[in-house]
Amino acid sequence: MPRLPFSLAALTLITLGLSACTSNAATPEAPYGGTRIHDIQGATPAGDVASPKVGEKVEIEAVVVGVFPGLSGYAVQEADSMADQNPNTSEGLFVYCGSVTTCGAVKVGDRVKVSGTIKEFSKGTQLDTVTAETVVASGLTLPKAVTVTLPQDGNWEKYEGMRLNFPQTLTVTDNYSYGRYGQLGLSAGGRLFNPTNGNDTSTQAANDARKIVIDDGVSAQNPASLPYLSAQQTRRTGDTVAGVSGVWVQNAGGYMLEPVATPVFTAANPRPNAPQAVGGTLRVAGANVLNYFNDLNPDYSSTGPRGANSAGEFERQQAKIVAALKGLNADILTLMEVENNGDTALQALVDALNKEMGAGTYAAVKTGTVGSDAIKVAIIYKPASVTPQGAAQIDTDAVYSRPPVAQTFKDKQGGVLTVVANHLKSKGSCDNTDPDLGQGCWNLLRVQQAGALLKFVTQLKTQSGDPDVLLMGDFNAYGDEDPIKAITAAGFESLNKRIPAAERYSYQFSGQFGYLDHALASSSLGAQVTGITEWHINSDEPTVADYNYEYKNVPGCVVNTPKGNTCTGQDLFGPGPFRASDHDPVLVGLNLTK
Ligand SMILES: [Ca+2]
Ligand SMILES: [Ca+2]
Ligand SMILES: [Ca+2]
Repeated sequence: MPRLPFSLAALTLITLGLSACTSNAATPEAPYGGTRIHDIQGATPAGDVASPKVGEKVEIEAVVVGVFPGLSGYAVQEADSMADQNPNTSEGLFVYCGSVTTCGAVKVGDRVKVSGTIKEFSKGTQLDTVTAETVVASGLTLPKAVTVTLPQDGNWEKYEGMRLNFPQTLTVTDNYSYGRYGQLGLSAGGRLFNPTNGNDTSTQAANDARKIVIDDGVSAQNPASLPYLSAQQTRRTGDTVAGVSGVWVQNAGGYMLEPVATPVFTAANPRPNAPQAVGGTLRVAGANVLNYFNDLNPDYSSTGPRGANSAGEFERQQAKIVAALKGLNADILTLMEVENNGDTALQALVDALNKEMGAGTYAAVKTGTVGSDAIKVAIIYKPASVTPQGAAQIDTDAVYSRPPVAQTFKDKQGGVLTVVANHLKSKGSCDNTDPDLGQGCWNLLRVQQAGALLKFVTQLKTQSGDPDVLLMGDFNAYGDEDPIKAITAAGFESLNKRIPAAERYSYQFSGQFGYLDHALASSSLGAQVTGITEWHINSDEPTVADYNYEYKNVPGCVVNTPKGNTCTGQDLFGPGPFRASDHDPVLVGLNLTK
């Protein structure tokens, strides 16, 4: 070796040293110093427990496995050589940088020494108040990810902060919080059905074990740019995602995966532009119009009119509803959640529909105000297809929350049919007289309302002189619940059950699907039914796609009206039928023979 200047010799040694290191990857790394993460997390075989070292100042030395500027921090995990052999201790920890500007200059694969204080935040253990952060080495192979196959036993705490890998293809089953938090619920084995819907034999516990949540790596609410959007500018439930992997974190929303690689979604459940064919010569539909109020509520008062808060919102709401009703193209339409202000709102909707479909296409069955609730059910029809026989009938039994409205029609073939629009008591707001015993609040009341409805039906058959009765509407009861059983036990056929189980739903709640929206046919009518479908324009869509301005970056949104409104979120509104309501409409085809 020729004599070299000192500095160059030193450089050569450094180069040799580096290449020796790189070519001997199997050589054990120098031991990692500091406090071990599994000792910080503690052993937690089952439920959530706080770190035994809360409040202690510690130094850790571990490998960066995820960097999340949107969460103001990063995740580290023990090198495999430093992990204990206890499956009940987590080897991962979140480093929360917050406003500490000397924290967070790290990359995935860095070996870091970090000093700070152990803290619990929303039940997640984190290294907080960081006082020192040193990158010791870079480009390391990451600690192994734990592979989790669903269903899982619910003991997620032992993975808190760690890399997890879910190899299964999962289905989007929950997009309720998508617009607000950038989160999606995913399930193994297809979407989840409410256990009382009758689609399968699942239990609540079995459903829970099949579900995880993925986040977008952003804790701020109403993000300006939503993750995971489809080409149709939505992300529908029923879409699928190939194996997801990332860091398992715990926050106010529970345990969730923060992906470190962009998940690959498939639009397995694209928007259906038209309802499936139902055949027949007469179409009857039921549609919820999401509080269609032509009285506005500009000050967002809780006791004021429901529905749109401004003329701009109303225009968007009406455009969606008209698109949905036009798409149904029913001869008879039963409507739920129309403002109960005489026939004013109902006529406004008919006028809007006729403006789109042609003058005189639809006419309202005028009932005036029905009962005392803020909303009512209503019926509209195509005069060119059917002729009302006699006056509309309203059942005045005091048991109803919203009285049912009935109308008998004769069609062009001379067939006679009585249609009843229904909206039974909702499942929310329990009191202890009729609590939630597995079928929602007010189940006993709904059973009583179903009983009254059966008496009303007897009366209607006598008046019309025809046994054909079709009960439509929102019964606020899933397919296998008591109010529906009471009606089918009296001889009605649940037409919804003709729909294949995988497609039999109209409503999403807590990431589970079911049908609250029914079509129940009297025994004489069943043989005259040619088909039924639930048009999945609403329940599969994220709420953020609806007409509302709140929280969206859209002209017309007013910051802090209502209180806390940010007007930052992405607006997914389009004038088409999608997310016209929270319930899917139901469409029945008939060929009346008498
Ligand atoms: Ca925890
Ligand atoms: Ca988020
Ligand atoms: Ca609004």
